[in-house]
Amino acid sequence: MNQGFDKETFKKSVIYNVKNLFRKTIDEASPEQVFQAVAYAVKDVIIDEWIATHKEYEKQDAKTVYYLSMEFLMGRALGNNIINICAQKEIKEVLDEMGFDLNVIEDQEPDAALGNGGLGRLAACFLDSLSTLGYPAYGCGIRYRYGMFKQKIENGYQVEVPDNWLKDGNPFEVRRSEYAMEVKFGGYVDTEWEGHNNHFVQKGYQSVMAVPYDLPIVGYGNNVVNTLRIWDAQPINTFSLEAFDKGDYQKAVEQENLAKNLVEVLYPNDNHYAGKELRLKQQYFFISASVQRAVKKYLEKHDDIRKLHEKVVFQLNDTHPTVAVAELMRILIDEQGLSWDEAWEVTTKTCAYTNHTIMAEALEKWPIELFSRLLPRIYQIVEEINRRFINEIQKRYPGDNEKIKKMAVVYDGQVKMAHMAIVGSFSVNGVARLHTEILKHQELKDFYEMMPEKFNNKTNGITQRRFLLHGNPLLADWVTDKIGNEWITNLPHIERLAVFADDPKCQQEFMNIKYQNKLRLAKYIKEHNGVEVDPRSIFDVQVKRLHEYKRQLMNILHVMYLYNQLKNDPNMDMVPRTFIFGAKAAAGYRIAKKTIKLINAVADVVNSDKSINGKIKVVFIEDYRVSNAEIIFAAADVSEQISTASKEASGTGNMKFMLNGALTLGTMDGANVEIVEEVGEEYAFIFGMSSDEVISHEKNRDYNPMTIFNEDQDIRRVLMQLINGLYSPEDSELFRDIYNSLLNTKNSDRADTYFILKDFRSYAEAHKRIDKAYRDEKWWAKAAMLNVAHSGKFTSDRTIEEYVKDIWKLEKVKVEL
Ligand code: 26Q
Repeated sequence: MNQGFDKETFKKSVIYNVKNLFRKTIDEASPEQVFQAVAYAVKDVIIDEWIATHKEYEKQDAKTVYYLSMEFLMGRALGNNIINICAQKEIKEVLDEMGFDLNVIEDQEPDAALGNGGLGRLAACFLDSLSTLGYPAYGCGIRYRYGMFKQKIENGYQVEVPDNWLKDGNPFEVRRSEYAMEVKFGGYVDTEWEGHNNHFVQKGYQSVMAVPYDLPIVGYGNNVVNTLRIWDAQPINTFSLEAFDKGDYQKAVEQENLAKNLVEVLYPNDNHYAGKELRLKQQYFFISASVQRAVKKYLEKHDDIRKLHEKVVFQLNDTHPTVAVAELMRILIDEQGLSWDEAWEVTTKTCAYTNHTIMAEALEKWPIELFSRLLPRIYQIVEEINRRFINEIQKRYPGDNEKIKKMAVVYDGQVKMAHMAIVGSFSVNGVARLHTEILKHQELKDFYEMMPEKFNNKTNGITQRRFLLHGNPLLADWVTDKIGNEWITNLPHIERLAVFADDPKCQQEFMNIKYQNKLRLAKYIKEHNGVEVDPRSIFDVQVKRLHEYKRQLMNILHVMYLYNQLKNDPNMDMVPRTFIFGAKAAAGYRIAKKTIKLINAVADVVNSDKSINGKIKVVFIEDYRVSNAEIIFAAADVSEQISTASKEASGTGNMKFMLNGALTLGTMDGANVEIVEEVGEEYAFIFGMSSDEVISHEKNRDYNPMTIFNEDQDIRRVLMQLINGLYSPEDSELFRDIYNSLLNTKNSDRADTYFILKDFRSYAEAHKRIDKAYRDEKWWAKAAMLNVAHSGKFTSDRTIEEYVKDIWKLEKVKVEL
């Protein structure tokens, strides 16, 4: 309950907004218009807290974390903000009285999809936790005109549709033109002698104005509102006669185009580096603006820039913001007049880096030619960082040229962003225990040996406010009913549910809630896919970005295998199963897109085959995104987390499923390891090779899938069905490339790189265990409840407290209104 919240005032505010924004009375307004009006009314409440929060920060001169990220996958704001100002009950009532359903109103809001997947959503969960815990923070990113594309499925294929999320404006944002910053690209560096040292000046450049838009990040019930600051690009001087006079016509046009193109669209690659010039421009654009602004803000209240690290910390969300290291050096040296050593000391006490992947194709390496042409001054600094670091390596490992080759920041004509991030930061962290161990002992072994003190683990987490309180109100209310509401801000408290796990009445209640949530998802699927699914079947769900290492292919091959068994024996005893997929594929990732087509092709055949009595259904949910994810997690019985061990840094979907009472079917990869540790191996379905086994096969190159293909008749049959037209009668060659990816007959080194055939039998066995376990309704209810009860570790509140204690060293702030 929100003490200060007045229903009547709020109602008036909504009516006033409808009038003022749309020239309408409330009963004339469309749901979309009511959404806008309600959002502005909520913003009105938030703004006061927002102002009060920043007053308090100034008063306390509090240290601030700047979370620098190319991605913030926020989803919808309205429902979350209403929950966090603790006015849900009241606003629901107000809307009821006016004849509107809050759910319908919330549904009008487009998702803010300024991210691809896990990394972007993690940033969003972190902001929620930072505000809820009362820590001073800015998220800094880009205000992409177009976010993650919308996915349409046409004839079974993914079609990408632009996501024009700002079409009707964004009620929550505030444009802060007074904080605009100039960002410079290209040109050359002039060296001017200043009597005792050189001064470096960038000349002949093109520049843009970075204009910030602020979004409020509301803490839960504590009056704290932090800021997500996303930068828009504006041309510096729009066409002026002056430009014509100087003959700079060409340059004026180019600057205008630069500003227009810069923030146009989010690159839709997940875990894959694309060396595009515009991407590097985007990176430098938002980093230069954010770092310049942070330094300026610091200097408004402090005079010694050498103590910047006492008030500011920059957290680099993967290598994408790594130019921050060189940009801060540039500002400190060229603009603040520090010596190299002084500047380096400040920089390496201010920057910290998080690694999110070990996938080789995700490593950012920029060609020197591109990098130095676009960022000439920054490149000089990178070269000097490299030169000095190589000196360090030589001091430590005299004569060891291998070390230089493996560790240099600039090598082989490329700038290696991960190496710069490690060298320029005081902290390097992985995102799950196993992932951090692999970093320390495999991927980043040399760096760990040279600077072990930098390395640490921060196991990811998720916010229970969005993924339980908002996404699953039935379960949230039930939990609160049983144990009180402390879990909302202290998730480990949810452990107290464990005592109810054996209670038959509680089991009944719990399973009934799951059933209601399955009905809600079934309705969504019927409306969006036109497919009927049986809410009494097991909802077996894999939702995440489409990537070969995540092995959606293994999942659908197993469905094909099960279907074969049913065709052999239509009376086969099995619990009806609904296999639910949701995934976007990067627009240029051909085999991933083909996998989507395969899933839909299998769905077509299986769903329309009456002979199997509806025992298997396959559903591909179009346009998987934050808003429908909330509905999907709530309805899941089984959570598929089946990446090739060692490949998934952490995973966070796995935690959202667990929190909503789904059982994990997974490999010992990423955070699955810790999930199983918390809930107990007997309440999860674990299968497949360990990361050590995978890594060993990769090293020894001793795996050949052909052996399995030749010896296992069931697997052979499934693979043959990829190329005999069973699922593609029009073109039996359609899935040949998928077949080849598993069984490259010419080059077994490039066959089944993700060990799908190797893990297949073990996966199928685990599915059998699920079928058996689900028949024991009491056991299943107990297991699901224990998953919820033991999900406490995986709150992003815990993750943030660890970042604060080990890396950021922030102080909590209290805001009184
Ligand atoms: C890089 C260069 C150019 C274009 C795009 C990119 C790019 C974009 C996004 C590279 C990687 C990403 C996203 C990575 C990501 O989402 N990683 C996930 O991070 C999660 C949060 O830590 C983990 O839980 C997942 O395991 C990890 O895959």
